[in-house]
Amino acid sequence: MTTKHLKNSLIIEGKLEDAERIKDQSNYLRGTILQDLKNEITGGFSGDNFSLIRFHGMYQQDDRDIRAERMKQKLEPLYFMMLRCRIPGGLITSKQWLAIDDFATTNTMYGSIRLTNRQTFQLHGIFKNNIKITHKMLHRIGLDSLATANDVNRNVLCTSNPLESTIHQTVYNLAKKISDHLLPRTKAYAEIWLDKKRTTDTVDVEPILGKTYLPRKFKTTIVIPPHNEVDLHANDLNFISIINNNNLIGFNVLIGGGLSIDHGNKETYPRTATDFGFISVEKIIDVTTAVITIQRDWGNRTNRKNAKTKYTLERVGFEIFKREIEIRANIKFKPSYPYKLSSRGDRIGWIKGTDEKWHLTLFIENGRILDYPNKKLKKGISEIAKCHQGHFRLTANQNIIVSGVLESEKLHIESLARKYGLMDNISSQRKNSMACVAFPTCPLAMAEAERFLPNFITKIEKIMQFYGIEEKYIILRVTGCPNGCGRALLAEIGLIGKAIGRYNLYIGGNKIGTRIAKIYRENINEVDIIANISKLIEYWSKESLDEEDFGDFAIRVGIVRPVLDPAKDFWD
Ligand code: SRM
Ligand code: SF4
Repeated sequence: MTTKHLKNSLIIEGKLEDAERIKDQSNYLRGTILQDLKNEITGGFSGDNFSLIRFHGMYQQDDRDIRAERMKQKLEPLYFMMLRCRIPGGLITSKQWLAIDDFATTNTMYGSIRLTNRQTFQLHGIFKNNIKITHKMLHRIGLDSLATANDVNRNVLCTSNPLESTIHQTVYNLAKKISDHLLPRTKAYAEIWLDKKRTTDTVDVEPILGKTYLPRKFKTTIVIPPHNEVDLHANDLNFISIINNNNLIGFNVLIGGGLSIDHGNKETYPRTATDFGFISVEKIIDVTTAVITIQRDWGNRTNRKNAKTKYTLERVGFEIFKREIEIRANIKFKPSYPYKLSSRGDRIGWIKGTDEKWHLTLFIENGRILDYPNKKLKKGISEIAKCHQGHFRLTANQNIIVSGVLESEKLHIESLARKYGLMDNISSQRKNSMACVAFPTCPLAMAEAERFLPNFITKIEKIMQFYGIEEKYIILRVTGCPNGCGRALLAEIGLIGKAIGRYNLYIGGNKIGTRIAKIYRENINEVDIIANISKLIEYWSKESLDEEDFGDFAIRVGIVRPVLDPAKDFWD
């Protein structure tokens, strides 16, 4: 049962976005992808298929570094696909890793494996004639890329916490269960990419997502406090594990986080997720279904810029949203349990879990796994995978954990990691910095991010050293456009791309990722950014209270005002 009397006023009337027509007419995500695949005249997909392939986990891209040159030569842009795999909780076996590693080397233009900040990886540069073999390779090793993009529930995140092994296993199983539960049921993926025959019995129904799927992307996490490396406040639906006497007793449910904005468009804003209350463990699927179907039914399908859960929640209000979850899930929220978040970074290096096994977190700058001339990172990880019996865990900080290492294997794995430059000395500042992909593959990039960050951090490291605080760090993030993939609005210092070489500078987020940063300087170049940050670091180094983090300091001394209610005060 739903709140029928309210329902009509909760649905936004008006002209639907074209994306809604595309989904509606797609025959459950099939479109004419199969026919398009055979069209050798173009390296890309045409019409609706350009958008539909995203539901299958692929984005059409081209290399922006060579776009102008190809145009000059009157050539079509060099189209290829970026494929994003689905790996709930980031858990992947050595065997799977080796297959992906080999495939990236032999069948992609860039040869890299790019770890993303949602615990999975992307392969960039897959040409049209290699798409099918990519999906078949994934299928062979028990993976797929279904529903890693577009208007569906994305890769489900879960704290990579090998320390609390038993709790982690339970939580991971739930993350996997949510992921499976929310997957599209259409057989389109299997028919198009895996050559599964459509029979007369094939009936497509989408009991949860519906024929036109969700109004916009939807993101889910399960968090084990005190770690918040999944950055829960960037997500639509979050379950905070409440642990009592080493038992998982249930979850606090937090809804409506999200970071994307449009430069200057005050109708858009970032938002931290709101606490709705506590539920027991066995209600997690019912609550998930309730929240996602509310968003399916009430989300704005007339304006994609206003379509995410954060806007639905702001529009209908907390009480109505909460009552509807209670009705649909047949639950009553209990008051939330107290919990504490204390960190967002990964613990780089070795750590022993409660199961007596060892876990080695390797820092991968920007998540880009490639063989560089001076560091053969890709080779190093594949050599580890060849002898490692346990799993790998991909983290939401774009790093990788060699997980479940026996005492007897430890020395050998460490020697491989050292040999291939995977355990070099890295400053705390570098470990706690992140960038999105941006150029050359992201079509939406306004400024560099991944290629900008490494040298930029070197400059910040020098400033920290100059003021004698090199052992400290600031959560620093760069994102190439206001879509916010690099989660810069949850950083203590965040840069958001405005144009080539120019960024807006945001400051004032906190270490644990519960406060949105505020604009400090607009549209400045790297020289001005460094000058501004240098002054702020000097101020912080001289005037901060004991152990006071940079973001908290910036708020306390009034460098920026805190963002308390982003819907109202983010743009003030
Ligand atoms: Fe993102 C679109 C990369 C995490 C908000 N994102 C894109 C695309 C696919 C560009 C496009 O639409 O054509 C980028 C591909 C670049 C490339 O060449 O690889 C892209 N996003 C990424 C990744 C790889 C960044 C990274 O360096 O790790 C992350 C992949 C995650 C994954 O595995 O699923 C990634 N994107 C995020 C996050 C952070 C998060 O989820 O924790 C956000 C902000 C949180 C949020 O959703 O509010 C994010 N990406 C967006 C948006 C804005 C969505 C919105 O609400 O308006 C777009 C644009 C869109 O969807 O229209 C976008
Ligand atoms: Fe591309 Fe913008 Fe996302 Fe960076 S933030 S990956 S530039 S869409």
